[in-house]
Amino acid sequence: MYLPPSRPPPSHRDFISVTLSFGEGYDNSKSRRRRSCWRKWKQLSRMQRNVIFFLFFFLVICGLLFYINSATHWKALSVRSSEEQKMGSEIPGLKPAHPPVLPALQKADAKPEVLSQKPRKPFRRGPPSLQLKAPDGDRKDRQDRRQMAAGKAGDPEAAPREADAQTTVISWRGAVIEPEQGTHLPSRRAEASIKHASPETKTENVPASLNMRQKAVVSAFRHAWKGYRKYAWGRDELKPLSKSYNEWFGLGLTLIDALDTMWILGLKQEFEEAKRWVSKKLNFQKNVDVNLFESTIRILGSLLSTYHLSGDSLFLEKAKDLGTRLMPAFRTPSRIPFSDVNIGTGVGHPPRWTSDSTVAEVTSIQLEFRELSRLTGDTEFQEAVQLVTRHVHGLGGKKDGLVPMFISIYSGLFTHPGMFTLGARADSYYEYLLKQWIQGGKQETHLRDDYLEAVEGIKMHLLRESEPSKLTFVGELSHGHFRAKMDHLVCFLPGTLALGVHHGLPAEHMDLAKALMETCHQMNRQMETGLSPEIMYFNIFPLAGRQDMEPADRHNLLRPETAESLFYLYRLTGDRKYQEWGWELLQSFNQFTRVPSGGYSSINNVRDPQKPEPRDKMESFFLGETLKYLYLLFTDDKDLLSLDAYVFNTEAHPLPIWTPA
Ligand code: DMJ
Repeated sequence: MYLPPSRPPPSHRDFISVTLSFGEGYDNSKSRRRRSCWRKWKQLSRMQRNVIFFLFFFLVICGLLFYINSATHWKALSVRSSEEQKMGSEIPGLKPAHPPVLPALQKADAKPEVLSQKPRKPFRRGPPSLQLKAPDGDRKDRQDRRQMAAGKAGDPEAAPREADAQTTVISWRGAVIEPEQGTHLPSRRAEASIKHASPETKTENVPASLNMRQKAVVSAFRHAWKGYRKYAWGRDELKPLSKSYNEWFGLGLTLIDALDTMWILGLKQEFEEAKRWVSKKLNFQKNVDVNLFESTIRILGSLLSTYHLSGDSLFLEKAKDLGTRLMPAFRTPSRIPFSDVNIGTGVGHPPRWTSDSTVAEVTSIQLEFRELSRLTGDTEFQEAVQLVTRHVHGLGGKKDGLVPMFISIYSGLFTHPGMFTLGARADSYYEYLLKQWIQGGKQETHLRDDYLEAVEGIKMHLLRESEPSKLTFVGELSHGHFRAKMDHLVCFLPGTLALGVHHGLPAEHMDLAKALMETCHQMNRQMETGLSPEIMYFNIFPLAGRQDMEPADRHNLLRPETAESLFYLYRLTGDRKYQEWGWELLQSFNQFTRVPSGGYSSINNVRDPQKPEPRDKMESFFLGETLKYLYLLFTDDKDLLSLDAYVFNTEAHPLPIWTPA
């Protein structure tokens, strides 16, 4: 059996040592302490004594300075408090119950104070408390603006960001974004100098006095920008509920898409701040896959239009850089571009799920690339896209001018034949036929002819009336079967038809435009939120008790098409009902999609005003298009971006109509 060793008897050693020290005769007298200090001081080297002297004098000087400073401060405080007491006694009631906590306003050009970014709050579940605000009564906004002017909202570029620490970002759409990678330019032309064509039609961003509705749009824009600036600055898209952001391309998509809107709305301070970001932070030398169409219409389009409006060559330089980096997308056997291209490595590729490209995408990049060639004198851009236009022009497989949705980059032929729609994947093909013809000064008649043929094809195959109200709508054709389904995207068509009439195409197109405009309005109005669903089914059978329309997909992405067509219809007919409809639309956006802390959110359910179910995302086109078109709808000034001088690309970026040299 194991027995623990018995404890030794308590030792007396500790006690002994204490006793010993006492035995040495403990003398704590002052004289002894002084003697021992002096002995120690004498034992120090000269160097050690000098260091001690230096430290001593340093401490004395610090102490003196501190004393002087505090004395001045307390003196000032006592003077101010006696003045306040005096005022309070002279004007009863002026003394605030609580002393002010906000700092005094600084001049707008004062250097903004840098605030560190607040830690990101966890995702809030459930609908936000969305609100309807009186258009002019956004006091909180005004307060925020005052604070921004005073630099108290923090410089978004200066605010340290959690996410900046990351070197690689995986975008929610699956793109790998590796910032700042040293990759080569895809083309030697990237270094070529920009030919600084001076813009012919520079617009001042000092708008004339705004009416109440335009002010409401400006207020909405500022609210959206507030959220973006605070939680997503320099990122692609704001997530307004979770107060964070999405990356898609990692190129500041919303900021760039919104540039010309800010210019047009006269938001000078916001524009200048965004311009600084473009100048200092926008870098296309990134190993990132971008969608050719989306980056062209949103980024290239906005850079070009902002160049035209502001006259600042920075935007043209950036446009040329991006355009050059997108060019490898055209390196395919057929010269029909890949859907995606890596702007760092210069490698194009199809989407993951198919080897085909989308017809609307490859035929809706022409306005931008043509304009880039005109401005830079480099014909490479124009040649690449015109080859596509010519190729599609001569291609078999159309149905009375209507095109299928996919095209092979290998054979250059349409694929998945038999499906015809004016919605997703085909929509802007038709829009760009007309708009290229307008852009080029109405010289390229094959474009006009293709457009006219397509309108006939629409009438022949896709147009129907709903029951019981006989609303005209554009359905789809699937292998010979009509489907009474219309995307909200198709609501671009009334505006495009009206624009064609303005430029001399058949007047009867205006009747169709008006009828379709009415339908698009009803697609919004008949929903409980006043906002259209993404896809609508129409009833074409005269059965008792059936409604004209029923959503097939209830979400709303803050899309612009209704506002876009309302703008054209009002501008070109002068009928004020279109302004009224647009006003209703803006109020619905404010009531059901506005997030109080800043930004607007897509919603899941346009039929439930109690629970619209925000999706926590603000698409860049809400700032680039929707609010811009609403602002333009509410003006009576036909010279503000005149339709005789400008043609809007499919992302609402105005580009000049070419005039003969
Ligand atoms: C925008 O990016 C463009 O208007 C495009 O042509 C269609 N989709 C969105 C808006 O809905």
